[in-house]
Amino acid sequence: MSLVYVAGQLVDKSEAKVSVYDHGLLYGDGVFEGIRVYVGKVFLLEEHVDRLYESARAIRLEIPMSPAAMAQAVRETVAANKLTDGYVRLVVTRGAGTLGLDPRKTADPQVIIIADTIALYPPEMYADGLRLITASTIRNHPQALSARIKSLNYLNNILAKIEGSDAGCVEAVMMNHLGHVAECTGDNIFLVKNRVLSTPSTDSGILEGITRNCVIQLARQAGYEVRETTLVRHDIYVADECFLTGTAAEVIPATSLDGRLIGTGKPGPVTRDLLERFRKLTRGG
Ligand code: PXG
Repeated sequence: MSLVYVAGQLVDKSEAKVSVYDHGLLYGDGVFEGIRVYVGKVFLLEEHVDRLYESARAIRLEIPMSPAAMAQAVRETVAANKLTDGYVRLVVTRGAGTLGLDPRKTADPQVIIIADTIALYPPEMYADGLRLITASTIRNHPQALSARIKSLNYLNNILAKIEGSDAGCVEAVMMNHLGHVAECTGDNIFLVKNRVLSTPSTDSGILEGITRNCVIQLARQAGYEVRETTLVRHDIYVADECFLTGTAAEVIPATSLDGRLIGTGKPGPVTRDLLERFRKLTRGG
């Protein structure tokens, strides 16, 4: 049995419903978060709740509860589902309205919390690395829609993801409107060169990943230099190592781009070190 939080209550997933007039469905008008639960604890919950409220503020959506109440609702949903390891999808829609874009004609934003399991990348990919392609679809222009908003409209990323799938890749690198490396469709990207880490800065038009920020902190604590900077595709081609970070992926090595091997074509020592440190942080030990 799976219990979903909707309209302020925990109900069985077969009963968890929103209106077909909800602007989240009609226009992708809403925001979301994906959060992990490790050994019974919601990982970096406060950071995810903060980003949810920032995304909502950026699209001028007022969430009808406080951040503290939201965090509590997440913890209660996880507990009600007796979830010790899994995934929380937190969604806030604009709510039901009339047919027409105008968000002023909606009422009652919907808060939905799903606590479930998540399909992860297969273990071989963590051991051997995954292959990447460059998507021809660029990341949303920041003056059209900031990539820092985790909105319910993910078509930009979905189109790039399809390009990846067509090429037999589970992830694809997206450039920004200036031709700089931005991120992957659902993961941030890091490079390692001479044991120095670099990752696109938020100016590159990326989602400021919570795993990204966590890994930057972990790496600095471990004594690595980390640069948040501008990267181009050339930097990936000549990097010693490349890895991706994300709530679902955690830390995963990437070993080729567009058919070219990155470094030796095998997961490198810095990536493996950080993957190990991240696993320790999340699972203990
Ligand atoms: N970039 C994009 C575009 C993302 O959507 C990340 C980077 C990594 O951010 P976090 O905060 O997770 O480290 C994301 C995250 C899903 C799903 O169900 C998607 C994400 C995270 C969790 C689940 O597709 N995207």
